[in-house]
Amino acid sequence: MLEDLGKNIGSTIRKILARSSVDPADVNILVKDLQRDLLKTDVDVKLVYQISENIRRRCLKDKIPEGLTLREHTLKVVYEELVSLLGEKQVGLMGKRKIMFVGLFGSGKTTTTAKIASYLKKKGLKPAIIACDYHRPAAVEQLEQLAEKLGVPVHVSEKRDPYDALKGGLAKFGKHDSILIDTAGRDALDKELANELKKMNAIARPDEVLLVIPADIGRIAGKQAEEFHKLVGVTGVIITKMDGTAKGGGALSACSATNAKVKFIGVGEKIDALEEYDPVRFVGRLLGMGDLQSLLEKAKEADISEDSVGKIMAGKFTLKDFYEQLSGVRKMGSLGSVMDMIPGLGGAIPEEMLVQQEEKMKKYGYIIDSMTEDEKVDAELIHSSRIKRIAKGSGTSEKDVRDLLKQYKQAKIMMKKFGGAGGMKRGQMAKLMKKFGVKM
Ligand SMILES: Nc1nc2c(ncn2[C@@H]2O[C@H](COP(=O)(O)OP(=O)(O)OP(=O)(O)O)[C@@H](O)[C@H]2O)c(=O)[nH]1
Ligand SMILES: [Mg+2]
Repeated sequence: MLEDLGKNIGSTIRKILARSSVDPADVNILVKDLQRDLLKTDVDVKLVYQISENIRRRCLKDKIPEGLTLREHTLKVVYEELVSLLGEKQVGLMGKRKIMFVGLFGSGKTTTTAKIASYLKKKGLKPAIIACDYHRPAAVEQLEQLAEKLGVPVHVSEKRDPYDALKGGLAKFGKHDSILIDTAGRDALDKELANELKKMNAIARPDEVLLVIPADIGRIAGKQAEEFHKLVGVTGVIITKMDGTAKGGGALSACSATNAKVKFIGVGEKIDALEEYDPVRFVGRLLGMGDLQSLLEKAKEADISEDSVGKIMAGKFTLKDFYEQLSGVRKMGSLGSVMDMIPGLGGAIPEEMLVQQEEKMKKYGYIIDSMTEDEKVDAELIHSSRIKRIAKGSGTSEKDVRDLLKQYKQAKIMMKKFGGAGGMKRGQMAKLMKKFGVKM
């Protein structure tokens, strides 16, 4: 899936992020890595060349905007190039009345039709569905079952004829806000399907034609999208099965071939497993640039305050935060997975720190409890006489206290280096990161 692409590109980008300065040679390396990663995830060769050349040219030849370093500029360019293909903003379906879903067998058309019906209903609209798949025997029943659960009406042709269904449905649903048209698929875009879609397109004259493609479609995505586009004019792309394990570079190819943007993403079989495309979030993830929102959500679940996550990212991070983090780790999964969500931090925390044992955690808890409030906020105040007292007070050894302080200091240095000001102009970097959906 696209996140695989993200993982690869992410590691490339992280390399850039971890450097305090970036020179043109680094940009060339980045572009090469990017090419390799895009090819691996089935993005079409021509498109890979086009994307990477754009990036190279813009990074090296264009004037770097005032106040940005080459590194910041490079990140911005990579983001902008990907977003310009996938979609720069959330577009949704506002004002679109007749919406037709097209795609090959099993791509997720029927499921997505029902998902969109539910999505529109939640927005307070009144959708209706026309069943136009009379090719696959059980298709109508599948749709009826899904729609019944949602309380959305479905029009079915008694004659089991897609054109009859379409005409009847359009007449019947005149009062509905949107009419969703579920079409039949085929193994390939053969003559039969081509004729059927063309004819349906002429009868329905849809405001929106959504191409439904699974994330695992592979290299043929571009070609397939182009064929559909020539036939019925694709206006938007829906990528399904992003929850699966496949590669997803096909999305980039499909968008490039149709000039249509990603509108929704299917992330599961259930009706509510649909996400609106959100460029910052999507590309942020794609790039492995961290997804602050999900980090914060996860943090909340584990009772770790947003404040403490914010502090980590800002490099201001007290002993209390350190303990909160360590003790939260058990609830949150590994600290490593949390760190993966913060740009530049993935993989930065030494293994030994991640694998904290219960006993040690308990000890650390007692030690911190024995400190004064001032010491918890400013560990610099703790000198050797206090270490002795704290060890005594907490029933631990001086070595335990020193170990805790040492680990805390290491963590703090690391946080500073990766998450905070370390060599960056904070204001600008923060602004840039905001674009990636990451607050710094
Ligand atoms: N995991 C996952 N499965 C999905 C998603 N979308 C659809 N599916 C599953 O994919 C299979 C095919 O989905 P359908 O909606 O029937 O596909 P279709 O394009 O209507 O297929 P035809 O009508 O045969 O052309 C079903 O088992 C769905 O549950 C998704 O986002 N994630
Ligand atoms: Mg179907």
